[in-house]
Amino acid sequence: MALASLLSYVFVQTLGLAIAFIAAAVLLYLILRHLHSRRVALLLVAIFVGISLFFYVPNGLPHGLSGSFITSYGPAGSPSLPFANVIKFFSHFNEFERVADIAKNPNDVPPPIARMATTTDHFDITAKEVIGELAPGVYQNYWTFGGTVPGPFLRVMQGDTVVVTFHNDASSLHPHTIDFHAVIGPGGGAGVLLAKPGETKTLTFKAMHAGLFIYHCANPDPAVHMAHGQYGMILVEPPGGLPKVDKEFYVVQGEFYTTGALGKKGLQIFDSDAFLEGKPQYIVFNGRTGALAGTGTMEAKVGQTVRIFFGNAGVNLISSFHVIGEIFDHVYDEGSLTSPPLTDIQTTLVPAGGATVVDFKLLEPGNYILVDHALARIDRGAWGVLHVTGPADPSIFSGALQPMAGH
Ligand SMILES: [Cu+2]
Repeated sequence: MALASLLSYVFVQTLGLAIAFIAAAVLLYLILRHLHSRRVALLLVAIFVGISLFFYVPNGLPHGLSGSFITSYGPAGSPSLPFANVIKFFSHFNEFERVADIAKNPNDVPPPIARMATTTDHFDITAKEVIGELAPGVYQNYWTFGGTVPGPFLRVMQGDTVVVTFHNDASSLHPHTIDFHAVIGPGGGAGVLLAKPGETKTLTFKAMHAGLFIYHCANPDPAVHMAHGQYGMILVEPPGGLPKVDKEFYVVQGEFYTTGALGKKGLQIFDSDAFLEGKPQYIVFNGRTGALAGTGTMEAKVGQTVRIFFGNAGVNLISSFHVIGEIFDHVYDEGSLTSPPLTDIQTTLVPAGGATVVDFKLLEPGNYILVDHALARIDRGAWGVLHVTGPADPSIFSGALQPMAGH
């Protein structure tokens, strides 16, 4: 992550070009002044400026820069980042940790709970603002729990007492906190855990309901913090747990709002206009494009049963979760583990701030693609691949597989 490539978008694309453009105008004036009267020179410079702005503004200036002047009506004021924090961000630019891979490994799921008696679970979570790669060459200032998106998968049993020690790293520019959807109490704990940079806070709660729950930052504008990657999930297992499966995966969908168009390289600026309109540039599984695409990331074998803990952090869109070439044997609709699961489901709706649990037995080898079946979103990054190896069964599926072709 070279400094020059990180800053290319912000400075070259916006401020750098603006400065070069003003310098060119001044230089042009000085040259023209030798050849013409002051009036004619100024007129020619004005024409140059007009033509240049006509081409530069639509192509060069991030439209979201206007977001600094947005009026809005949320309890926390404007979704724009305070200008002082933008200045602080660049003055502390080198102190932010560069994360080589922001994506949470989808295999990073704690084992099922074997006990039947309740206990006290302790979790340490640190909020950290880092710089990571959202797409190849596209960098994002992520606000995280523990340096990955999503944050850690927490697993407890219904009736357990949960003690969360929450630390906001001293390098943070913003206060952070956690609202656990598994908590009953004001703010889901957000008012208790609210920590300024460098502070540590503790919340104790009892996991009253079984289910799969989202947790997310909630201060001062929850949605802005979530649109920077600050979310994760907590599974509250009913006593006795879930039916046994061979593999469990952890996947969370999230949106990123950048002023640069899709694929524009360099460090991106948060686009509060697009955020309010609900038009993300990137829609991804586990924090970045391609996070679940690599060989070895999601692997399983024919004959195994897999379970996916799937959450939708939003902040604006509803997800239509589907696995291409599979049918979910069971869907624990809306993450409810105490209702009987739905059976034989193709696509399941996951609301913003909601979750689902699906499982299916693998019958055929091949690549199975996880998508949000609002399928244009795969072009924004919302897909992953489950690689399945093992013997084929021609009685279930046969025919010659061809490589994917373009248009
Ligand atoms: Cu936060």
